[in-house]
Amino acid sequence: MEKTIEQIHQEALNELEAASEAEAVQALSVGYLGRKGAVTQFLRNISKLPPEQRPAAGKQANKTKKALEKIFEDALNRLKTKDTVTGDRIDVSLPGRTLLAGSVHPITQITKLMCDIFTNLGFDIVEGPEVESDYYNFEALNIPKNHPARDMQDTFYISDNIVLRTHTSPVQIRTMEKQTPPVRIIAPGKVYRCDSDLTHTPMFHQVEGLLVDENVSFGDLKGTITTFVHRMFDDRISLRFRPSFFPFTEPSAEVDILCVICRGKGCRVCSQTGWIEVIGAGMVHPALFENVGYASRFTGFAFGMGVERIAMLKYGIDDIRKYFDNDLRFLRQF
Ligand code: 2NL
Repeated sequence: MEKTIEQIHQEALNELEAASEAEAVQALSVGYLGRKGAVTQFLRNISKLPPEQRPAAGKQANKTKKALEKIFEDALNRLKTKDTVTGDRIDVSLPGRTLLAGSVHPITQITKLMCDIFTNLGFDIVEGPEVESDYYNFEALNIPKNHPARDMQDTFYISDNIVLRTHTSPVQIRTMEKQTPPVRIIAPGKVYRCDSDLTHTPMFHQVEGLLVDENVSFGDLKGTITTFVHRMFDDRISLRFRPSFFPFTEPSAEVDILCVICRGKGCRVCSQTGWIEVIGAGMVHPALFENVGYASRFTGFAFGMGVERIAMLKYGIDDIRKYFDNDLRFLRQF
C-alpha cells in the first residue's frame, strides 16, 4: 500500500481548502468517497494487510471516511447558501414562476346555474347513487322488461340486477318513497349510457326535476319550464311544447327553443328545422305514484335535460367530446 490513510486524509483537506465552488467540492467528494475513491480503495485493500494490522487500519479508515463525509457536506451546504444569499450566481431579479390557477369546469358552471334557477323557484337539490338497482332505474319508472330503453346497448350492467344509472330519475323515486307531497326537487348528476360518437359520450350530466302536490297541472309545467328557459338563455327566446312519449310521464312533451344560432331561419345546428330540442317533460304517470305509495289525489310534473347540450347552446360549442379532453386551452375560455 503506497499511501497511509493519514496522508489521504491530509490531501483531501488540502484540496478542499482550494475548492471555491460547489461543483468542485462535489467532485472531491466523489474522488475520495465514491465507488472508486481513494478512501474506498483503501478500505477495500485492508484485506491484503497482515491480519494483526487489519483492525487498527480499518478503525482509522472508517474514522477518516466519517470525518470527510461531514466536512464535504458542510462545505457543500456553506457554498449553496452563499450562492443564494449573495446572488452572485443566482439572478434573484428573475421573475418568479407563475402558479397555474385552476378554474371551474363549464359543465359544473352550467349545472350550478341550472340548480340556482330552480332553487330560486322553490326546488330543493337532491343527490343519489350512480350505481343503481334495476328496480329504481327501470321498474319503478314504469319501464317494463323488454322496453328498448333497457336494451344491453344502452345500459351498462354491473350484474343482472345492478346497473349504472341511465338517468337521475331513481333519485326522485327514492325521495318520493321517503317523503309525502308537496315534493319540489331537482336531481343533478352523472348518468351513463353505452353510446359513444360525435354527439354522445358514455358518461354525461343530467338535471331532472319533479314537483308533486294537489292540483298540479300541465299549465304549471309549462310555466315552470318557460321561466327556466327565459332565465337560462334570454327573456325573449321563443319555445314550443311538442307531443312526445316517455314511459314515466303521460301526457309527455318535448320542449324546443328557437335556434339560438340562426334565429329560426334553419342552419346546420338545428338541422334546417329552426328549432332545437332541449328538455323532455310530462305529467308523472299514475303507475309511479302507485309504486311509491302516494294517494291518487296527487298529481305532478317532471322533466329532464342534458347539461352538455344546454352548455353547448349557451357557449356555442360544437363537439361534445371537447368537455372531456381536458385541454386547458379549451377549458380556460370559460
Ligand atoms: C329527456 C327526458 C325526462 C323525466 C325525465 C321523470 C322522473 C320521474 C317521474 C317522471 Cl321520478 N319523470 N323524469 C320525465 C320526462 C322526461 O327526460 O329527454 N331527458 C334528457
